[in-house]
Amino acid sequence: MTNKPTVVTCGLPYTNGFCHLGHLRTYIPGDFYVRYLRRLGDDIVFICGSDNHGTPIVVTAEAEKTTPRAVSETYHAHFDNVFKSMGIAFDRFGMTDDPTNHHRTASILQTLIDRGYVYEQTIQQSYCPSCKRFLPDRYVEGTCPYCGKHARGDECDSGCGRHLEPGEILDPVCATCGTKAELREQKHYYFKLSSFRDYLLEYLPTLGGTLNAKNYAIGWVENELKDWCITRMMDWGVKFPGSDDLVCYVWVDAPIGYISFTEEWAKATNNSWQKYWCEGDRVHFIGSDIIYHHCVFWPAMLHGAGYQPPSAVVASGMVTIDGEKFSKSKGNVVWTKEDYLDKGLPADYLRYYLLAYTSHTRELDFSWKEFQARINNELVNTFGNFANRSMSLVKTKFGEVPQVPVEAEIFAEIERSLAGIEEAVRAFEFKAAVDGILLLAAYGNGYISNAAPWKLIKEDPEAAAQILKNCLQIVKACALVMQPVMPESSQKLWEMLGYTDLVETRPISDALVPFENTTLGDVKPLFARIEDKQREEMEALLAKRAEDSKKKAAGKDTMEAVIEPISEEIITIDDVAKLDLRVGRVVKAERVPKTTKLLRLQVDIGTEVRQIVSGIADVYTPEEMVDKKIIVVVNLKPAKFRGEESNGMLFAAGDEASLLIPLKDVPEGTKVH
Ligand code: B3M
Ligand code: ZN
Repeated sequence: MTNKPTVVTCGLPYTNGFCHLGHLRTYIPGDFYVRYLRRLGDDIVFICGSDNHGTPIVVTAEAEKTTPRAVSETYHAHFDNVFKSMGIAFDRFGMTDDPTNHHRTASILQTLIDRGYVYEQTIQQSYCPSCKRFLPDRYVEGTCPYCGKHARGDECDSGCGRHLEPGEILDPVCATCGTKAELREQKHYYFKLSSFRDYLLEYLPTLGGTLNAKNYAIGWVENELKDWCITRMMDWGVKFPGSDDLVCYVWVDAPIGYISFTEEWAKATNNSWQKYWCEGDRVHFIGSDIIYHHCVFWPAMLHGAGYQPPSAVVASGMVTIDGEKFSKSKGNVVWTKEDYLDKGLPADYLRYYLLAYTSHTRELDFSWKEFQARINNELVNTFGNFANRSMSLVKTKFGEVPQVPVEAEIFAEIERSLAGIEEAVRAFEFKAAVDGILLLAAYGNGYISNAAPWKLIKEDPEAAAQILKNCLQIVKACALVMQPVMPESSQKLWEMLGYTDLVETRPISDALVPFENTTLGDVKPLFARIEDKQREEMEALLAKRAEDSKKKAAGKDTMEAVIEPISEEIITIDDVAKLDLRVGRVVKAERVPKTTKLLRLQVDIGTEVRQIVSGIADVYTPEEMVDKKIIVVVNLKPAKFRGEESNGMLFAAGDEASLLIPLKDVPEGTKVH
């Protein structure tokens, strides 16, 4: 046991997508770690929450025609529920958009400003002349200046994975409309990260956790350390102190959420959050793609503002599925709720699989075949079989628990196991810890098979009783140490052993307290096999999803080929010249009442404002149309739609009514040749 109060956090999921296996790869080990250490007597608070800010959530809200807050609340509730169903038990699961985090972020920023760690700078920022807006983060796409691969906004997501500063991306285009971005000046605030180089070089070698995190961060700091632009020009986010039009970058207020959620927990439970953040230990569980943010930026910010830096950063390896890269767009994904929990599969099986599969920092390749094999061989055949054989024999052959003391060699074996497991847990070697637990069950299984008490019972019932009592001690120890891996199954096992309290309230060291019950509870098989039929169904679902995504993608590529054949009527250049096409700007747009498809647009065509009625209301909202520059036929005979006069026509392509717009900004009335 360590008496240092420890706050353990897990990376905050963004609220614009559902929980999948990639998330669980980080959260389940985090939960296991907390559960195990608590049972060793450590003082731990387990904190997480959802990350509500940043451009992707605004983009989702725009697409869903709702607010970023509403989007966040929906996905926040989803994560909260799924985590609970998976037995991931945070003490607090907060939201970064809640007031506590707005306040804590403002306070930390103010301290950094007061201490001279923030400066103002005018930078060249991407601007879309067509959408008429600046393009922060995910609003812009282009080429990564470091590796040359395609990059999105603030991160090179298909290449080297680096964080990109505003203005760094090469050949920027607007992610919304595809227009080539211009560079325009904008005033921003920078955090003097470069001035923390010496501090970080001294601090990082002392950082605990997994080596992948520490080594990556040291390499980064040794190479380069650029100052960080910590503001964005948008509405959604935490207002930057003293500025009306800037919010802080999402990676500023997101990790501060760890502190804010601890504050919220402390307030609700009458505890002190400072005990953890100004003293004690801080352990962050994250995915290995966000090491830089947690090991470079975050400690510098904390140090600058007078808080203690992380004590340990534990970075999990990525997940692949059937050997292929995890990809939501390619359908190569396992959703926690839809594909697992809703199919009636027990949370404990997936918890066990994710922990036992491979070492925490390595890549984890998920397959339903391997999942089935692990559950059937290890949980059903080894663990479950041993527990069931031991308890069933006691019940059927003796009725009561034999009243003989457990032999010393059994306690010695348990003691060795406990020491090995604890060492592994504290070293963040979760696979080794779970292997240690399974080895104890395997030891029991081997012991009962060799001693064969079912044979002995007739000739030497006392010897049989001794063996079975020893076995019950091992089953008890297994139930106690397995609880942090499989909380539900362990509780069931605990009750089969005749206990009526909660196993989670028992210290791990109870494994060395002699088995004291005189009668057992109801003994039933602890685990059920995963049958081939079920595995095949899961595989088929995964394959179908990949197939559907492929079809969808192919459909997009071959769109031109499947639409109408080219007209056989040949026209001359004179026919084309008859069309007077102009650039117009929509100045006003409203729905035509009692229709679902029609928009009434007032379009400035340079010389006048025309009313044009167009059947695009199911694709565009009136707000979206205002200020759009479009191409209009201006010499078309006026017509009436639903009683509304339409004096002109606009151009749009396909079922999605993709508007034809001029690529470069040109004045209203410009002729199209
Ligand atoms: N919201 C998710 C990610 O990049 C991001 C984590 C924030 S942790 C402070 O994995
Ligand atoms: Zn790159």
